[in-house]
Amino acid sequence: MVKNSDEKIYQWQEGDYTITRSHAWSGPGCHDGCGVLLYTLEGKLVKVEGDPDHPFNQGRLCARCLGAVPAVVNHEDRVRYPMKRIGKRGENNWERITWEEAYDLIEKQFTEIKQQHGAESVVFGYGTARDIFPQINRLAYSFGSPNACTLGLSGAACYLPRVAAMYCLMGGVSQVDCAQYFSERYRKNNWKYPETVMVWGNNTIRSNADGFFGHWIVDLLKRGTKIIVIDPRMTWLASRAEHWLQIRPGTDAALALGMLNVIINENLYDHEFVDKWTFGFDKLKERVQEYPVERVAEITWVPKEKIVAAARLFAKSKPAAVQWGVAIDMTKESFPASQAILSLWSITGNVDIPGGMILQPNNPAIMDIQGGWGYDLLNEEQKSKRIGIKEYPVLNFGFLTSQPDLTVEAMLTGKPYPIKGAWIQGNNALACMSADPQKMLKALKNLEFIVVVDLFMTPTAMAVADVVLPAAAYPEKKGLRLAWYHIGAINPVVDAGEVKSDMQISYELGKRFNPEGWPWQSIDELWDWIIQKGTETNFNGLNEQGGWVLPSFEYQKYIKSILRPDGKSGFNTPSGRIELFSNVFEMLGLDPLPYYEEPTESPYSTPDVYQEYPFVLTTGARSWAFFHSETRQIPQMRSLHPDPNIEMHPQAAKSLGVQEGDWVWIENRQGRCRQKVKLTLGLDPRVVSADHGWWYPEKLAEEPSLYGLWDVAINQLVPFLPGRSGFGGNYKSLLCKIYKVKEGEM
Ligand SMILES: Nc1nc2c(c(=O)[nH]1)N[C@H]1C(S)=C(S)[C@@H](COP(=O)(O)OP(=O)(O)OC[C@H]3O[C@@H](n4cnc5c(=O)[nH]c(N)nc54)[C@H](O)[C@@H]3O)O[C@H]1N2
Ligand SMILES: Nc1nc2c(c(=O)[nH]1)N[C@H]1C(S)=C(S)[C@@H](COP(=O)(O)OP(=O)(O)OC[C@H]3O[C@@H](n4cnc5c(=O)[nH]c(N)nc54)[C@H](O)[C@@H]3O)O[C@H]1N2
Ligand SMILES: [Mo]
Repeated sequence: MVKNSDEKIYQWQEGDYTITRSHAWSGPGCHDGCGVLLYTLEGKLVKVEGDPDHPFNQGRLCARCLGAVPAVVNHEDRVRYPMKRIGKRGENNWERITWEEAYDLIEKQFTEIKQQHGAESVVFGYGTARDIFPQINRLAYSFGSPNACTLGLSGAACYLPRVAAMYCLMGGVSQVDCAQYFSERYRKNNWKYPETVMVWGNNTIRSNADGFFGHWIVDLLKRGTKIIVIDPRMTWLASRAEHWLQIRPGTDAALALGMLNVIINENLYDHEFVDKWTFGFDKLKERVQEYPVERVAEITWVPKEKIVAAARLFAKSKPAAVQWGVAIDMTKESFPASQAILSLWSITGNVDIPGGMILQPNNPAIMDIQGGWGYDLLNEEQKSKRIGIKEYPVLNFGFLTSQPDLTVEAMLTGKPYPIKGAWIQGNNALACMSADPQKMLKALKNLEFIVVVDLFMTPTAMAVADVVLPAAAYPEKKGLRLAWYHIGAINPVVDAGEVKSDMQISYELGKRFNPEGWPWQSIDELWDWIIQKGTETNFNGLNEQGGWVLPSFEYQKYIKSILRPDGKSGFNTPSGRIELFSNVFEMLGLDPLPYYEEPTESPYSTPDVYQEYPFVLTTGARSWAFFHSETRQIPQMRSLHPDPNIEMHPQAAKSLGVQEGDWVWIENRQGRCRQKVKLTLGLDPRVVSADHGWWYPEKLAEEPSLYGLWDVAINQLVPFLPGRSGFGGNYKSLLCKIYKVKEGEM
């Protein structure tokens, strides 16, 4: 078939190329699932292009999808078949086995652990959102273990804190309205562009995080939206902002409370919305009096006038919205920071209106297949064993994760019960996700049996795997992109050989653990079942319609009585309103109102430490070239970013006697690593920003090298130390000292 314009087909011929529509939802890693056209020639993937007809990305793609995907699919270092470790862990000796042998071995080992210690003694660890973590949850629950989490991610400090806060305070997840629910996008006639968007701790155009396509912000800018950027680093968006608030890392809660102070005391809030739809405004008003702008300016290092100007601009714009990122989650008391920021968009009445913060619709195809999928397969006794729910009951809101810090602690101490096995899928804990990776390595080495599922060998797989299973990249598998705003088909276009999709692996192994937990006769039936939960069609039907469907969407759902299970109007919270004062937090023994606490280590909380470690350190700002620890082995990507960089102001470099390109040690009381100096005028001279996720696939694999990991792994400086709620890590608010690497040390 040859494609004519606007024809709804999913595969056609262009000269010698076969072109297939699909969705790019990992691997390699991604948060978005953009519409793509896959070009194949004689069965080989040669090119990926953005699908211009897809409403989500409208033809646009990031450098990684364009540059790295064919290279990943065809890479000679891919793990292509199941492998069993022979010899000791970390020695790099492997034997090829069949899938049947691998499943037999895994079933036997995990079942033995279950019989001796209980199913909870096997932990199921996943990496960041890809199309895989819900099926890992289901795999865990069908085995009988309640312990599934982002393995090693201290304080579950990615998205989950924000999601849990949104669930507790407003009963659902909210996002800037960029017309993403409409096939005609910005042409939709009741859509409005937001007058102002606050881009808060989020570098959207590099990260495209949490299902939000970063260039939507650029689309808005072109239509007249003003932006306020809150970021310690000058980003592309910051350079185009009405106000750039160059915040001291880790002080976001204080800034939000200061803005609330201005908006409330200057009477700039939406009285009607506050009276009708929020709960606890007077108490919030009282609390924000503790945060006068002068005090907040001292805390955040943002000049008072800028805070006031930004607060006024935001409050006087209607509609207005907030696009926030992982920086909010990555300081210890991140949870109250989320609460304070949520209060900003709530008291200004920007809730579920065109151009404001829209609430996701309740589409069961998406709502049911999320973190926690299959939780009801667990009996009450097993549910009660989830690590961390007694200490941190707020973990029952949002994703049903076990608490990662306590999960690692259990591996080390055997408390509350011993952990003996781990399933690690799409997670490179030692090189990327985990705080204190040396501690993590010790914890993992305590376990009897570990399976790693990945596309490549990684430091994690090398150090601890007993079995490695090969995962498919998206052009190699059938799958689904499940997003709030589209359900799309992932179509295989090349011969996958022995690699399998993550869903297929979970399905096949899950059936062995518990056939009732996986009642579908085939994986195709399972995909159809998921699609049919939320649409009128099935997988083939999706492709016949061009590859995707958009769910229906309505504004102001809280007025239309569709958010609450009892059918009343309002929000799905105890009071039926957005809770500025949280009944849920109060019930759980947390402060019901937002507050600010200094980072664990900072110039003000630990002045003595600051004397010796005189830089504020943030880490992990996203790169154009890499998704976390991935694609270091892809030359196209590596040429964009050849080595780990620590960014600093020239004044800082001068004080240290170092220059652009010098290797320096970055050190705190916990550990050190080395990175290369990169100068920028876009940082405060007191703040530095270091890369995360580094390892060298080209270096020696065996321990202790682990691909040169310990030289460059910044997380050796990051502690396991969550906030009071169990949410919030320290990845972006640390102290460090920096000194030049001596000759001979390299
Ligand atoms: N210092 C510091 N550390 C951080 C951060 C930071 O900002 N600073 N950010 C943190 C955050 S927010 C996160 S979410 C974590 C992410 O941490 P991880 O999720 O561990 O990071 P990745 O390197 O993306 O992915 C892990 C592995 O998944 C494999 N993979 C990719 N696609 C697939 C697939 O489809 N199936 C399977 N089975 N495997 C796949 C990759 O090859 C890779 O080895 O890192 C955290 N680490
Ligand atoms: N290319 C690429 N895309 C990715 C990823 C990737 O590794 N590479 N990772 C994915 C994942 S798992 C995630 S969670 C998202 C994260 O995506 P983002 O939320 O965009 O995360 P970052 O780039 O880590 O941080 C965003 C901005 O916060 C700033 N920042 C640092 N510390 C602070 C602070 O204390 N306060 C404030 N206000 N700002 C601060 C940084 O300078 C940076 O510009 O990206 C996803 N997309
Ligand atoms: Mo993340």
